[in-house]
Amino acid sequence: MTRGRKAARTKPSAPRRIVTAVPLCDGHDSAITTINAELVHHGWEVVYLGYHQAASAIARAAVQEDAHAIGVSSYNGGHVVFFRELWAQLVARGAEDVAVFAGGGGTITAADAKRLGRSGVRRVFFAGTSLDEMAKTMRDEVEVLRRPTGAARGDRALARTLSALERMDGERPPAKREREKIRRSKGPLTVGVAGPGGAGKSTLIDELVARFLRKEPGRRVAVLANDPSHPGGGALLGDRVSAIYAQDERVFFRSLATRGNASGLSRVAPAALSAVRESGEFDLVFVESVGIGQDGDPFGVFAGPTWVDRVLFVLPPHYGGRVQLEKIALLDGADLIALNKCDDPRATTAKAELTARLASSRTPRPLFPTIAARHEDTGVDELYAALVEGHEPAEGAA
Ligand code: B12
Ligand SMILES: Nc1nc2c(ncn2[C@@H]2O[C@H](COP(=O)(O)OP(=O)(O)OP(=O)(O)O)[C@@H](O)[C@H]2O)c(=O)[nH]1
Ligand SMILES: [Mg+2]
Repeated sequence: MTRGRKAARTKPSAPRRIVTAVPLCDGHDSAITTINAELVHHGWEVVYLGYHQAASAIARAAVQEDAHAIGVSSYNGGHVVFFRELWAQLVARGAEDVAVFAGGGGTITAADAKRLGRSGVRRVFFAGTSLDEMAKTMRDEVEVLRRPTGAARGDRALARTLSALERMDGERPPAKREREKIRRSKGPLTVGVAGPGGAGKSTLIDELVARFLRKEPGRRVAVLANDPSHPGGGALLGDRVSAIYAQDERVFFRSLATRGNASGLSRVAPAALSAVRESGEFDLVFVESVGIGQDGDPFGVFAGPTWVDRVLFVLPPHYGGRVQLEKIALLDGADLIALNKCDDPRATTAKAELTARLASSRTPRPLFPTIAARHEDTGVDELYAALVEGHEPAEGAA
């Protein structure tokens, strides 16, 4: 065990990170939604996985997200077995330093709570404890955690490197130099994905990941998913909710909070991308921006040569009208444009308006109509083919 009051404390300026979820065969997500909001309010970065989550998926996420804690809301009655398995998964991954917290009002008894304590659960919360008190107790428990400082391997090592970059924010070499470095180096195909909030960026990335996993056996893919920090420092990092295929061992998925950066990405996104590329582990990397507005340009398309190989812009059918389309800068700068949610009745008009808009652009490009919410969508197949077309495999790739 690597815990104790004498342990080295994490730098106070770095927000605490927690992975939250509801277990397999359990759809009771209303309590965890409340807990998520409270933790964000208390300055935590909350990586929410959603409901129906396997113990292995939660443990993997905790490692890749370099989380200080895991919070699980359990109502299905299987908590004793589930938390034992979660702890076994954490131990197998060398992640016993992650604090596990649980709750589940009507189902976890006081006797069970004692048993859970023997399965690595640090605290079970019941109704009666105020939300404020829960958040404070969890923070206090995490404050005394000894974060491992020794050598790590695999995803854990990469996850810690990314956290170190986040902690160094402000002391790092300028992002400009990182971007230059990426542009000069040969490496995996890197795709920047931008678009308005809720357009389906994460869902679409997940479907593209699924195609990569099928077509490139044995190869790995990484996703760096950016989400906005709240003014108080907390953040709800929710891109993993849409990432079903990220549960595959060949996927490395890391959520990055913007921590006050207004460009649509975390300030450390270029450095994080460098680290992911330099690991030599991946053949394809997606960088998802936060939901952007009409003048958004997270990947520097208009500021000079962009630091990703391709920029994919994702738009939903409810963008407004033709005038709004004229205003969206990235429709002129992105390499590929997807109109997602084509199952929406507004998609027919949107397709016609967008096709006309792209044809009249100085750099005419085709439109890729997609339905990311549908598995095996042929529009996503065509988008994937266009995305990877013409890219030389990374050095050392089979
Ligand atoms: C609301 C509810 C539902 C809603 C869920 C809505 C949603 N999206 O979450 C609906 C109606 C959909 C529902 C459906 C079902 N439910 Co229901 N449901 C409940 C109910 C009434 C309340 C649960 C709840 O949300 N409480 C509100 C929270 C905020 O309060 P709390 O649980 O006390 O939690 C506190 C602490 O524990 C803590 N906490 C909780 N989680 C966490 C996590 C962390 C990290 C932390 C720090 C703290 C923390 O914070 C809370 C605030 O104080 C419970 C009965 C009960 N009294 O618990 C049954 C209950 C859980 N449901 C039950 C059942 C059987 C079902 C169904 C199977 C019914 C059916 N046959 O269809 C389905 C299954 C749905 C599914 N897909 O899983 C059973 C479970 C029995 C069991 N496990 O043996 C219960 C216990 C009711 C019963 N007595 O039979 N349910
Ligand atoms: N009907 C429909 N819904 C979709 C489609 N693609 C995604 N969605 C849903 O749209 C919602 C938002 O999807 P996300 O993938 O999280 O969107 P996003 O652009 O990543 O959102 P942010 O990261 O918050 O900006 C989710 O409920 C998805 O299930 C689609 O093709 N059709
Ligand atoms: Mg997203």
